[in-house]
Amino acid sequence: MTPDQAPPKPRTLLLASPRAFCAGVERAIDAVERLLDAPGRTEPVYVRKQIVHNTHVVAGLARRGAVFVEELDAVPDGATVVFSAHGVSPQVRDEAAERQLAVVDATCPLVTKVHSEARRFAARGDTIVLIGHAGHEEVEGTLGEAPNSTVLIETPEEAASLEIADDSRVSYLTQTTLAVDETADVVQALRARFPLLQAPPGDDICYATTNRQLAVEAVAERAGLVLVIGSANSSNSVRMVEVAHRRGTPAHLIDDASGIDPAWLEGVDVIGLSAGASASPALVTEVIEALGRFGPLTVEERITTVEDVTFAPPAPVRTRP
Ligand code: 10D
Ligand code: SF4
Repeated sequence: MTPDQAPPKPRTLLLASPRAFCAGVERAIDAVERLLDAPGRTEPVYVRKQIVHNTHVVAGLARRGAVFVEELDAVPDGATVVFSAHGVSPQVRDEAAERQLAVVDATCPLVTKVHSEARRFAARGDTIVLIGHAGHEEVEGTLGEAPNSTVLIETPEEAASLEIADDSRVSYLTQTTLAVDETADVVQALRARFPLLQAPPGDDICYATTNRQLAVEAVAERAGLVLVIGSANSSNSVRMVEVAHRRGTPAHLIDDASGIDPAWLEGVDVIGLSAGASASPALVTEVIEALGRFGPLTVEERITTVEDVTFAPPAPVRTRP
C-alpha cells in the first residue's frame, strides 16, 4: 500500500452454522480411513464412485491409497470395495455378491431409508414418483429398487403433465439433497394432479440438507456476497448457492480458497460463508484465512440450529480402530 492509497475496508464475515460435513459424510470417509488404516493391510481398498462429491476428500483418500473406480468391473474378484455415501442399486449389490467382493457399504442411513420406502411403496402396488436429478448417483440407486414402478421427475411442470394408469395408487419420494422450497412446489403440483398422492412417512430431504439451506439463507439476508465451499457435482452444495441467489444475494460455489475472485469482493461489506455437506471444516478455515488477506475481517457466526446427529460405522468396519 502506498501512502496515498486508502487502507483496505474492514469487512464482516458471517459464518453460517451448521455448515460443512454432515453425519453421513463423516461416516463414509471414516469407513474408508478405517480400511486404509487396518493393521497388516496388504490389499488395495477400492471405492466405487467418489465416496462423497468433493474433490479434496477424494484426492486426500487417493493419496492415502484408496483406489477410486467408476464400476465394479474395475475391481478384482474377491477384493474389498466401498460403496459411496450416495448408495447403489440392488443390481450393483448383486454384481458384488456374484463376484464375491468384500463390500463395505458406506451408503448414508438416510439414503437407505429412502430405498426402503421405495421397496415398501412398490410392494403395495404404487407407482412411485421420484423427485430428483437425472443421472445423480443417489437417484440411480433409488430408481434401481423398483425400476418398473418408478418415474423420475424434477419440475412442477413435469408433475402437472404426468400420466399414471392407476391414479389412485401414487406415492412420491425425493432425493435427499434437493432444495426444500422447490421440492415443496413439485409436491404441490403432484398433489393437484393426483389428489390421492401418498407421502413418505417423514421428509426424504435430510436434516443436513435442510439445516444448511436455512443457515445459508440466514446469512444471505445480511450479506452482499455469499460463498459456498463445495464441488460442482455436489447437489446439496449447488442447492445452497441457489438458495442464496433466490434471496437476491450474489453467490458462488468454490472448491477452495483458490476459487475466490477478488472482483467479487469489491464494494462488499458483509460476506456470507458456508460449506456443503461434503466439504471439510478445514477448507472453511482456509477460506477465512484467505479472505483475511484482502483486508481486516471480523468473523461472526450465525447459528440457526445445532446438529447432534451421528451414525455408527458400517458393520464390517465397526470393530476396527
Ligand atoms: O451430490 P450430493 O449433495 O448428493 O452429495 P455430496 O457427496 O456432495 O454430499 C453428501 C450427500 C450424500 C451422500 C447424499 F445423501
Ligand atoms: Fe446423509 Fe443427508 Fe449427509 Fe446425504 S446429506 S450423507 S442424506 S446426512
